[in-house]
Amino acid sequence: MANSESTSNHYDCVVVGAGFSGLYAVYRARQAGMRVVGIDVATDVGGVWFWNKYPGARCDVESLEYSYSFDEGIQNDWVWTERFASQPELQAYLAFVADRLDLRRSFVFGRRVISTVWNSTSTEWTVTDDHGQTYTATYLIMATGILSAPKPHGISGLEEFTGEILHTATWPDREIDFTGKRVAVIGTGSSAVQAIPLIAEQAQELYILQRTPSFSLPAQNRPLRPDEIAEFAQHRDEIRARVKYKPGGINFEPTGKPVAAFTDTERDALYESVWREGAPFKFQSIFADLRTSAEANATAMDFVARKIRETITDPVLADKLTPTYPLSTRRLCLDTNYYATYLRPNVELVDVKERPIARAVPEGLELSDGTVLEVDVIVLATGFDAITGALRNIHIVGEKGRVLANYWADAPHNFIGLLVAGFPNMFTVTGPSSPGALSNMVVSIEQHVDLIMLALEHARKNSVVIETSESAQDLWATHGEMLANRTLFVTTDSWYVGTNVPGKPRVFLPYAGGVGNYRRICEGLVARHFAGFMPENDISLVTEAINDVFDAEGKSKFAHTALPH
Ligand code: FAD
Ligand code: N01
Repeated sequence: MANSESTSNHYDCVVVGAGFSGLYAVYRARQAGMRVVGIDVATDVGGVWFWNKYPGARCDVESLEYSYSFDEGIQNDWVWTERFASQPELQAYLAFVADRLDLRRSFVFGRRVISTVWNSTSTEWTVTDDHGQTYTATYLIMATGILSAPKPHGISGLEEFTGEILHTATWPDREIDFTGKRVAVIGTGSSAVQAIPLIAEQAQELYILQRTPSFSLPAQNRPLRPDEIAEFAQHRDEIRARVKYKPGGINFEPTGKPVAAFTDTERDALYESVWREGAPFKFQSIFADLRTSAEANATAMDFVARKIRETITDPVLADKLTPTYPLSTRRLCLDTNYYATYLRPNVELVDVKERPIARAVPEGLELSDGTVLEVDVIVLATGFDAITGALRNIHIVGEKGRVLANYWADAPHNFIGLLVAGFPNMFTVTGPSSPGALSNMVVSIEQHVDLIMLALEHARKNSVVIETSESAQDLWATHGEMLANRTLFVTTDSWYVGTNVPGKPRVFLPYAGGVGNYRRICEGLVARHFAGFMPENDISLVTEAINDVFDAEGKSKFAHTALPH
């Protein structure tokens, strides 16, 4: 075993995952004096930045902010080179953190956790990996990621294809040269939008198989200047403190006003300024009602449609590339030369809504009209079974034999994205109904792990088991639904609502109340003796904590922060 600390396989805490969440959880558990082991199927740290090595992969939250805030030394000594760091730089950053904090000695790599079973007599979890190794622990932290389980592609006959098949989320750790190759990219979400321009530069022919177009903003990525880095360092503590209470965990002051408060010229000037800046989070939240009013949203949709037409002068192609769903109800993409790539002679958009992929054949992909696209490489950029997929893939058995995958068959019942009734002492970092997916994830991850550690301290000091109740879950679900139903998110098919995976229940998976409001509610729960964290808790205290932050109509009592940026 890689974990040099282990003399037996009993731990205070098992952490599954070695991305941003798992690394921080292992660090904090160790700091709290626990015997902890982390397990990841990857062969090293990094999480999504270990797996997503496709060309062009980079973050869409600025590097300076998409980074840990908990350690002064790490912040001082790591220097970002680009506005939006690339995958190699992000992976190197997480390796740097692991080295600095000597975290690897607490991890076992290359092992997939296949089951975790709660024993109510010994009050401990037994975790089993795919090598048959077992680990027992009092506490279980699932840091398995919201975008770590590639979804089934659903393309029949792929095993018949004689060329190479690549998936953006399991990209090989070697140079892939597309020179002289005929390539098909399936999908036009964030991953494809980043990969397509670079693949197009090499490929002899590139077919882009689009079912649903994406809204994409130019990243305006560039090297960071030393003065920008110094400026951030100077105000860092203040910025880090401020973003904790921002809706999306981003350092940005929106107008706070509805679109209608501006003239058309003023409105477009504001869109133009964030478009030029390359700032997707700002673009989708600059006006207060972009995510709640279809009419307001239409102004943003129209602005981007005009931008697409500036590049794509062929009206038929421009139409195909222009989404018809409200902007940002699917993840807004960030690109470098995405739309311009369609002007290249070696690139062809194939509308697979019009002519769906019928099957893969040995020489390529056959469409519903019988056309065969003959290719050497198929790139699956088909996305993830998001938020619940990685958890449901593990056989998690709680009290009285309750199986998580079954318990979540109709909806992912849980409390504040962190706790599930019937699964004592188990925590899900950025689980369903957490604001994580709509935020700067690192801000959310640090908050979740800090809260878990507070709960563990409380549990250990008072010899109590942490376990939420179904009534706390129901309250949280009702509150979450009320907020979500005020937004346009629920009107669009996407991974946010689970519809990208056939058979998955349609439920809005993230929490729409924003990072700051969520944090305030969590603080209220902690102040009320961890209300909702123990089954015998007085449930009215959970209501109180929510009511401190939101009024009866679901409006935040804290300025214009009801919905995420
Ligand atoms: P992950 O990084 O997904 O790590 C989870 C780990 O758990 C993985 O290493 C996985 O191998 C492991 N694991 C899962 N199941 C098992 C199992 N059964 N056994 C063992 N190991 C297991 N968010 C942003 O805020 N800004 C961005 O710019 C951004 N860019 C992104 C770009 C891409 C390409 C993707 C896919 C996601 C992006 N995200 C972004 C979201 C991203 O999920 C988070 O930012 C963050 O990296 C999540 O960290 P995590 O540790 O929670 O999960
Ligand atoms: O996945 P997606 P992704 N036949 O689900 C299509 C984060 N991320 O990997 O929508 C044909 O967005 C599917 O079409 P449709 C970010 O949070 C961030 O790109 O189902 N097409 C869609 O076009 C993002 O949201 C960055 O009609 C099929 C595409 O595949 C999340 O990860 C970069 C198909 C999947 O798009 C997921 O992004 C990368 C089929 N059978 C990722 N199946 C940053 O920039 C699926 N599709 C930070």
